[in-house]
Amino acid sequence: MTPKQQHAFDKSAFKISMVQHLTQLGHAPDTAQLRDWYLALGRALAEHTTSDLVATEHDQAIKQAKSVNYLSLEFLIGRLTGNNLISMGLYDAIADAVSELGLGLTDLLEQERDPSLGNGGLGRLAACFMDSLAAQQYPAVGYGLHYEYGLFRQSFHEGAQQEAPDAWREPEGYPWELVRPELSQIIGFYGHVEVVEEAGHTYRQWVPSLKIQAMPWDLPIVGYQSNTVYPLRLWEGRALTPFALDAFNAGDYTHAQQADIDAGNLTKVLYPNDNHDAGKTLRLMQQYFHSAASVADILRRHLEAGHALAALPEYETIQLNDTHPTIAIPELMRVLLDDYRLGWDEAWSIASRTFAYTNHTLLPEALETWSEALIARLLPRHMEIIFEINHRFMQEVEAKWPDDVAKKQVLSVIDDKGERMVRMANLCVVGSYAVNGVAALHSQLVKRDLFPEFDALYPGRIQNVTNGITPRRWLKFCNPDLSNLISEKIGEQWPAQLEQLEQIAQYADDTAFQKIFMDVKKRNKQRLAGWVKEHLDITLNTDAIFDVQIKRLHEYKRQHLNLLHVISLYQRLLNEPDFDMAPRVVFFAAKAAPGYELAKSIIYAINKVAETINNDPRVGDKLKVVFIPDYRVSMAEIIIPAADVSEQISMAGKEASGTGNMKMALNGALTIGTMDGANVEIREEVGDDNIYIFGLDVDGVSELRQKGYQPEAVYHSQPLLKAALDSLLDETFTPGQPGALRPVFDSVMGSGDPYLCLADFADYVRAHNDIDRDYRDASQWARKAILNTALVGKFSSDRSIRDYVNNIWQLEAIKR
Ligand code: Z2T
Repeated sequence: MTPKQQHAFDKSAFKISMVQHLTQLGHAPDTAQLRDWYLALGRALAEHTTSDLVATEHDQAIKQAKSVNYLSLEFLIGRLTGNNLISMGLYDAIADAVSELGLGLTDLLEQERDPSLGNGGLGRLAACFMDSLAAQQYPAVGYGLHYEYGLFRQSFHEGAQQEAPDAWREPEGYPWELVRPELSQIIGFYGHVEVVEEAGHTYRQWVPSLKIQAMPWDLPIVGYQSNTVYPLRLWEGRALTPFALDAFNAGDYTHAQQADIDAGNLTKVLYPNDNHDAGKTLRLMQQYFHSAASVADILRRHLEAGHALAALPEYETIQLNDTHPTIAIPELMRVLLDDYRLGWDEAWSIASRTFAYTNHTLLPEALETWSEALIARLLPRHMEIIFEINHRFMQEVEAKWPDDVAKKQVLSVIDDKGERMVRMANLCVVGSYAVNGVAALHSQLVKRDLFPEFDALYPGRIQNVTNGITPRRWLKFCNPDLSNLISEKIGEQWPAQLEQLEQIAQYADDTAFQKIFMDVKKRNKQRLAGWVKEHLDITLNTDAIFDVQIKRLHEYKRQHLNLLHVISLYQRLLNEPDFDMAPRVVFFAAKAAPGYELAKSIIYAINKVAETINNDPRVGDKLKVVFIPDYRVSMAEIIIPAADVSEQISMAGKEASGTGNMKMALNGALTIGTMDGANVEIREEVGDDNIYIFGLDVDGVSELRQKGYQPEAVYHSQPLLKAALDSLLDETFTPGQPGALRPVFDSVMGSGDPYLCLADFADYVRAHNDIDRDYRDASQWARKAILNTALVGKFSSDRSIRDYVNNIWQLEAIKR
């Protein structure tokens, strides 16, 4: 244990505490199951984090300092026990303690279900940011929703995705969470707006007809090697009890509009869409519920600390994780205008200096709009406020560009072509003091393509903060062997100072170090191969290139381009007598949104191709294809340390940042990628020789579109590609079912190949050939892998958070 160790650890007391918790759970030490012991461990540890959480909450210095409130509909935190042990500096001590109880710590940690309260990158980013806020002691509260069911669990039936509910807290509850009934709120919906006269002024007052209780559950975000613990506060929707109803106007309940929802259903399930807006009423209700409860809690903290309402922007900033919590802007305005009776200008000055907005995508289908009619029905007062915000904003636009109708049309918060819709991103830009994209290229495109008029109107408002990942979970915890090797060479500070990894670069050409580094990689590959053998009964060659694409299934991410490459390797192995290649295992892991047909077809196709190749005796162990089901944080923790090659192959301009790219590079994988998202910056850091860039860049994509793109012409001119595509139509991969993979064929042929898979195919194959050649030179490959680990320190989420702090939030660390 380091001298920084804050938690004096008493082993025998801890063992007694674990047994006490076990007893309280109704079990005896001699008959308890592993799962019972895991729960006892979690509860025993949570005693400590809870007292640190409460102590942090009552810290006077923090109350007098500025805090960030991170509002997100998703926090994909992953398992907490192992990570919290690392942060508490107790990992080895607890491993020792539980071994004296006859238990293995890693076995216990395996018992924990992942809290999968997010879809993918956006939710995981929120979790990494909370970790980095706590590690650096920047005062913060995370606000999210306490979904009863997280992202669905995925399985395959004859190759097709099946979804099952994810009851992550069942049956005993989650050991790390703390319910805070004293902080609950009541949230209204529907109803009407009344005009009240008082002392010669008229005020407006919303009278909701449905009220739902917001019950907060706190999860502890434990600062690395500190006793700072911030809450991740998750709101659960509950029907009001008759008692509470009495206090909040019971008479209305029977008139409540129950058409869309039963209160108990509000936070039942996370919407499973990544980068797609489905526009469901219940989702808007979740968004408002989350925003209103969070705004109320922020104001409560602010006022209880003794600060003036007008000083809100000096003490609190509210970061909106994409547009999902946008309704918090009109909600704060409503509270300031109608409850505190401030004038419009004062209220707007407070609100517009409090909010900041992060944009995570340019994909048009992901940009949220809500129909004016729906908002007016569900949140009538908010619709009035949105109209007023827009009315005043349009006057500002008129002043800047007189008589320019076109400018007003693109900038307006209201889209009135067709059914009138509220553009949530426009509302965010108008109501925020800062807007940011999530990688340098993405932020440029936000300015150039998405919001050029806003950028002209408000120069400097749109900024960049490149995403990052927490090195505690994504290296120290998930890759202990590499972590120990690094610590032996450069000491133990790197998890908090990731730029220090640069010192590893001096060993890149050291053959002894190369060997140890690649031995670590080999052990991680063996661990993954063991998992695959046990769960999928596929035997893998751990000398093979482990080629990995792990991310949500989306057409723009182009898993089907990867698949076409796999098919072409298979066909060359069968058809070209002179063809030689290093053995390869191509890994996929991805969930498709349940309503996303093409994504499901691509999963099915990958599974069918995998089944054929893996069972073809002519292939031997030269090529295997593994689709790991139910991709989740705990699975990523096994796959990422084992990756040799990281597939980051989205069409240029479409992936805002990517964060898996950072995780795999940090763990010594080489990227094959397009000039998209953060790949561009990874290349800048690691250098051209240590990354495989291919395909059209953003300009190349627009030039090709300009020229007129014809996928059929590419198909006819490239025999390798044509053969791969044709095999999707015959029975090669679906015996007895010709045409079963046609949807994938059609997506690139009939439908015009919207993401230019065929245009990029040849260069993709070229880049993979380069990988094949370089991998065979073990020393060269080791050098490149080491340099990746050494040179990606920039992508620590600690740096991202410092960028937010310095360029946007303007707040100070409070060291406890
Ligand atoms: C999401 O995961 C991302 C963007 C979204 O836009 C929605 C979701 Cl659920 C609304 C991802 C981006 O696709 C990815 O490039 C980025 O790295 C990640 O957010 C975090 O910024």
